[in-house]
Amino acid sequence: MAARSGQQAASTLQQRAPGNGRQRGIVVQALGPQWVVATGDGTVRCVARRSLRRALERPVVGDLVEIEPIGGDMGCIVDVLPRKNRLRRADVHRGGRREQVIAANVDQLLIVGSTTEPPLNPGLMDRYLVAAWRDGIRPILCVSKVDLPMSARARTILESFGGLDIPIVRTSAVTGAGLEDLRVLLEGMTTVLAGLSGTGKTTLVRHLTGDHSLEVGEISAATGRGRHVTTSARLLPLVSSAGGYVIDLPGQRVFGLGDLTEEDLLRGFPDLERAGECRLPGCSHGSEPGCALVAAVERGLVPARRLEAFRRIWKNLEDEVAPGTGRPGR
Ligand SMILES: Nc1nc2c(ncn2[C@@H]2O[C@H](COP(=O)(O)OP(=O)(O)O)[C@@H](O)[C@H]2O)c(=O)[nH]1
Ligand SMILES: [Mg+2]
Ligand SMILES: [Zn+2]
Repeated sequence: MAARSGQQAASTLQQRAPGNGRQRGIVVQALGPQWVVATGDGTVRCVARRSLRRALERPVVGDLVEIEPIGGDMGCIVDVLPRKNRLRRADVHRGGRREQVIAANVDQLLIVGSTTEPPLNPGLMDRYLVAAWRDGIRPILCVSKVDLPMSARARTILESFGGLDIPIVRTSAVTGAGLEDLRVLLEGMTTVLAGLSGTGKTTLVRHLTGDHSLEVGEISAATGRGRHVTTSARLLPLVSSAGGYVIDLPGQRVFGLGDLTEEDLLRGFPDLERAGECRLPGCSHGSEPGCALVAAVERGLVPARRLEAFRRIWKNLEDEVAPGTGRPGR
């Protein structure tokens, strides 16, 4: 599989010969201190030049890089080409905030939530939407495991995303439903799959890439949760004449957004953003008079869950930015 992914990945690179023994490639896997880079000749395991090891500059999957051979079949990443965009997360870590780039040069974020096993986590989906729009990535919702019965709760949650003007695709790896629709949405694009462990992301990736060496997890009967089987992000070529890639991520229970302005956050809630201006500056969208967001909910234009989610994320950002001390400098 490594060689195939290498050839296909490299065939879409503009093969400029950088000279001086350098080769251009795409990062297909990040393994902590090492990276797997696909070039025209296959895949090379690489280390990175010291200047490329800082948190936000470290190579990530999807990065176009230049590598130099360092012997023993190993390479060294000596340059990361300018990124078109990147998907970021920021999580509280030992009392501080750690910002991480997850993937680079991403067109789409496929937000996967299963009908059941594990149950839908709408809060996580809201956050992925915010991150996608913030980072210039087109979000798509994927409701997976539609062969399983859907609870009334799940149905209501899914309806709450109805006013967003984004594609929503319903898939089952068991019956094959929706897989062709999904393939069409992903063709020619680089798409990151995100969602809880166990929602069926790797199973979808296996269908889309034909790569059956990828490990799929069992759902724990005791907890109803998925196991974390996918341990590092992987970039794989789609089986498609139009090309394109998917990036399979390890499952995530939390997804920190870091420091956002209220405008940034509202962009992740276009249904609320459309509601217009509140009467009072600094409106907390609670009980103030003339709140446009509350009015939109009262008129049935926006589901109440979305406003609650917006308020909850805004409140939690305080803790993410500076745990326990409130939000500084705003
Ligand atoms: N019923 C059903 N089970 C699925 C479907 N897709 C995946 N699964 C199962 O869900 C479990 C987790 O799948 P996996 O792809 O590893 O999820 P990931 O953690 O999101 O990568 C496995 O037992 C899969 O066989 C589906 O469409 N329907
Ligand atoms: Mg997986
Ligand atoms: Zn308001």
